[in-house]
Amino acid sequence: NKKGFIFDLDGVIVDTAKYHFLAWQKLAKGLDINFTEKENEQLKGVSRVRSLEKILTWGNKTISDQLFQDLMGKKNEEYLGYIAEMDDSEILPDVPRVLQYLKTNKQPISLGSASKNARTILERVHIISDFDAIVDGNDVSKAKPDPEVFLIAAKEINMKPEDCIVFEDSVAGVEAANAANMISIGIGSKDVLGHADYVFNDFTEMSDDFLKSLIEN
Ligand code: G16
Ligand code: MG
Repeated sequence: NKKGFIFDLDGVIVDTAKYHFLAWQKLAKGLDINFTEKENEQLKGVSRVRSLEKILTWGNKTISDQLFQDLMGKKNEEYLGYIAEMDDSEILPDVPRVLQYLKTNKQPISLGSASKNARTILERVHIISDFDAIVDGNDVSKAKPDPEVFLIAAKEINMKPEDCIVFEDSVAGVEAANAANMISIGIGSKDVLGHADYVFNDFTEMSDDFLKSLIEN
């Protein structure tokens, strides 16, 4: 039996949301916008362009296209500075166990991330070789909640959408997985991810038996 297992990156494999937050916060401060952690929650899984648009809307600011582009570049530079310091210790608990279980059972594994920095991050934490396919922000034209990223991720590992399982931490990402007709597994709080087929606080709560049942059903 074979299923396609598709992993989101930020918030599922590593916690880079804290670095996105620091970088966006610095940018917002420069624009005299007060940007909170609660607002940052709404940027999870959302593309870089869309994130900046939202921050500007919240801060009631309009800026020129030129400045918009400059700020996007600056934000990414700041973010890359944090990424450069990452190592294996930042892989979230039990992610290696789950990947190992799936590999041992010969299940195809794909990445489906909105980030344009996905490959850099996977290399930094040394798990890039665990993925049979990597689909990220460079490969899509429509951002989550559009299902495009997961549909391409499935195609790359030759799996039909209905035979795929998606691990996601964001509201938009779970919506995307559902729209793709895949099984959605929320990683995080039930309050936020109630629209997922299953929700676990983190991978330590997901047993090998549960993974086995996903493969066999
Ligand atoms: C991630 C984050 C988002 C971020 C987006 C784009 O998505 O959750 O907060 O805005 O990528 O990232 P970048 O600026 O690196 O291209 P995911 O889908 O991995 O959770
Ligand atoms: Mg995410």
